[in-house]
Amino acid sequence: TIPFTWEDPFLLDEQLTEEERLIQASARGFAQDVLQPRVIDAFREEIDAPELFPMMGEAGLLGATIAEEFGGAEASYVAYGLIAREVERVDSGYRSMMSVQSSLVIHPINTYGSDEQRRKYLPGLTSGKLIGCFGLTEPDAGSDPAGMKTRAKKVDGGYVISGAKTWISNSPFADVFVIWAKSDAHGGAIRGFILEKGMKGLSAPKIKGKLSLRASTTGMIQMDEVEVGEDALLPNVEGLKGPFGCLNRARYGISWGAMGAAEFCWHAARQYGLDRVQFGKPLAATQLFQKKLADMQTEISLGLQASLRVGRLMDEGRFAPEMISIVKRNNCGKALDIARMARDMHGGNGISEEYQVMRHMVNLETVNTYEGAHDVHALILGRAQTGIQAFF
Ligand code: TGC
Ligand code: FAD
Repeated sequence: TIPFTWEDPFLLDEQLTEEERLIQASARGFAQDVLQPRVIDAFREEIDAPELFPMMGEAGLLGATIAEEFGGAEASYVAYGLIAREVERVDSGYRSMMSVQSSLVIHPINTYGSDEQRRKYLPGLTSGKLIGCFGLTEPDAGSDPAGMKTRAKKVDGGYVISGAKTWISNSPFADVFVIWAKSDAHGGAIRGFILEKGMKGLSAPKIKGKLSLRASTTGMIQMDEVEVGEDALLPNVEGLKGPFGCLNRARYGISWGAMGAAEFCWHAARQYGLDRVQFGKPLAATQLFQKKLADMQTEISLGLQASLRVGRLMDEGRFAPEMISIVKRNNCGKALDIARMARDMHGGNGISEEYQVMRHMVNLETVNTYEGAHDVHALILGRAQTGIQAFF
């Protein structure tokens, strides 16, 4: 036998490559040194933080998996997951900023874009000099993106795009907008377009008053007959598999990120229980408290191990989207349960911003909803094992 490492029960660290460990250490350093000191104020005051993008770029957190030629590190998907885990250990909103840029903007331009589009946008996006957003959700089309109303009408030399997207991370300060629209020139199929800040008819008002993810800026995208050239079209994908190909990556990253937030809550609850004395002994000396810690440790270690497995399969090019639905759904749901439990274990202090568990708890409400709500992933998995779709 070997001694048990309580904070890394299955020795996940040992299963990483040297390069992955280095990326993890540098993401952790950035998250703890740059993000942690600002997050309490940023969340309370709902502060926009576009200046974080070049800092994240400099730290190698943006587009880490893509080619060095475009500013990536050709890192593994496991490394990408580790970045998400370290950033979300501080706050889900900061991880959101990072994962939209990496999986939902850099990935589609890299994978579905032309050489010119790659050269034009990727270096700016990986360095964080350009900020991107991804517009799929609409006021009347959330879980059912096939119901989108945004239209691209063919005109001489390009397209005219009209419609509205809502709940879009980063949109109020974005330079680059990857949006999805039904294109009449392609038989009504969903196509991706790259729009740029300042285009006539394009606006991106901020959604204020969120009670979750307040350190991340969210907005709408309003497109009132926005004229774009032929070069705005992402040429190499058609249909819902375009946006879903991006969502696969982002959902996978979220499965790691949610575990990072859960780890923060677990460690905080453990420490609180060791320090806080009631009825003449530390809370951590009670059976109920220890059972909760054991549940947290179990769910987190299983969740991380599952995400690692999915990441390795992605790196081998042998993944199915349903695998990602399992880890996205389970890790988000379990992280939310863990954060709620940690909030309770902190007693009255648990509602104070200083202890941070309640911020994680309210953030995880969003994380459990976006990128496919918890029940929507259940339906994806139900369909995959019965052959029957139960969405409608
Ligand atoms: P369905 O018939 O299932 O599929 C239509 C076409 O898409 C293909 N496809 C996929 N391709 C790749 N990866 C996947 N995961 C795919 N899922 C489906 C499928 O093969 C088919 O292709 P083809 O060639 O046969 O046409 O489509 P459906 O309309 O029945 O879909 C139902 C459902 C529920 C699965 C889907 O619509 C869904 O996942 N809904 C959830 C929507 C969602 O996740 N929205 C996320 C918006 S972005 C966001 O939240 C960013 S937050 C980020 C942050 O701030 O961190
Ligand atoms: P709905 O689809 O209306 O769902 C409401 C409830 O009904 C959910 O519980 C859902 O599980 C349930 N439900 C839906 N359909 C079924 C069914 N068939 N059977 C049973 N139950 C069902 N989108 C983007 O495109 N880009 C972004 O950058 C982005 N960022 C976001 C940031 C934040 C802070 C938030 C809150 C959202 C963001 N979203 C983004 C949108 C997000 O993806 C959607 O909110 C999500 O997909 C759910 O859609 P909806 O809100 O319309 O809920």
